[in-house]
Amino acid sequence: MFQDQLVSYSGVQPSGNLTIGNYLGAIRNFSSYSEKYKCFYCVVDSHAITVRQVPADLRRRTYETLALYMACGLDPEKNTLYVQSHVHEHTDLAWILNCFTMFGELSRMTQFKDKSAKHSDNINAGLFTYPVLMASDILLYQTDVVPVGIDQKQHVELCRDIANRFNQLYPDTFTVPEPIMAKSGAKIMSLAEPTKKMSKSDENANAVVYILDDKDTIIRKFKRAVTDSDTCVRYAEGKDGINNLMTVYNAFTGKTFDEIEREFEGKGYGDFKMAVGEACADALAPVQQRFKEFMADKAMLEAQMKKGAEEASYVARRTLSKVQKKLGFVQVR
Ligand code: AQP
Repeated sequence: MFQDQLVSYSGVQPSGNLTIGNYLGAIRNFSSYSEKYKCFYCVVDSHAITVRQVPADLRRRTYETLALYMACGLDPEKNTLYVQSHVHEHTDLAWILNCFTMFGELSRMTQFKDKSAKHSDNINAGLFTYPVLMASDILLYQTDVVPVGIDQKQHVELCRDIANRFNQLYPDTFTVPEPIMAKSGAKIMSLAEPTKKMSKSDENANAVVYILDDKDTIIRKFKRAVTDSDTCVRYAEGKDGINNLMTVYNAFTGKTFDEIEREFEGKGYGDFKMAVGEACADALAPVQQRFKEFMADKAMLEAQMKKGAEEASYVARRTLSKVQKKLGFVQVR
């Protein structure tokens, strides 16, 4: 709660080109909270360096992620949009919360297990304590709701445990947040391996549809999507590829699975894949157009980053100071 208003908080890592998973599971839903909630949406660049990044790419993607937030309908006058490393309270509070998080809890995080398997040459401490920094992001703003995809639910649950633990020792410090998942599109799977989540850092570009892919590329990728030897478009166990395409189609068109099955009765997978590709490309076209316009004005993006960081710092400072006082840190100001 912030000045009698409920708070929504979320973030996206500029760790790769953003995918339709990031769009459907997270960003597209952010703007729906702007009326009822005080919203903070962050470009979480400090999280991104838990995996090695090329500095020029990280810099470019930080601008791009902010531009995409705006292109997806986030008005910077109604939402606080900012970059994580511009507000040092995130890492200050993360250290404190590290001392309230158990080794065993972090060891159980699925994303840590997945990422350490994928980056076995760089299993750094930041990768391990990533969820603590995420808890800090959320708790600094006294957040009520966290709109995320299913893959991040476990981290928000850990954040709740950390907040409850801290509140038990030092009452009334943090609001305990709830994760909120989109009704459709909360987990979009890889087009090449439909039992695996679609990820922006996937090395196989054909497994992933990026928000900024052009129409031909989008259609080509859906045409190549792995399906099965059946020919009937229906949602069923064992049909992971088709289930995923139906989920994407449902998320872009609002059609239910029953309606989709009826629409493609007697038609093959080819027609269905084409329709999914077209629905996706048509929905993304206006986002891509607005993105281009925002990216052409770097000065405007930098001004927004600055304004967002000032707004976020104001709130973050208050929570950090409250926490420091409760812990017994001496404050001389
Ligand atoms: N496939 C997905 N389906 C639905 N939602 C998804 N999200 C990510 N992938 C999917 C949601 O997007 C938001 C931002 O994600 P993130 O940048 O914080 O990192 P992530 O969850 O690790 O996403 P990626 O794309 O898999 O990134 P990399 O490859 O860098 O690890 C979150 O709300 C997430 O749930």
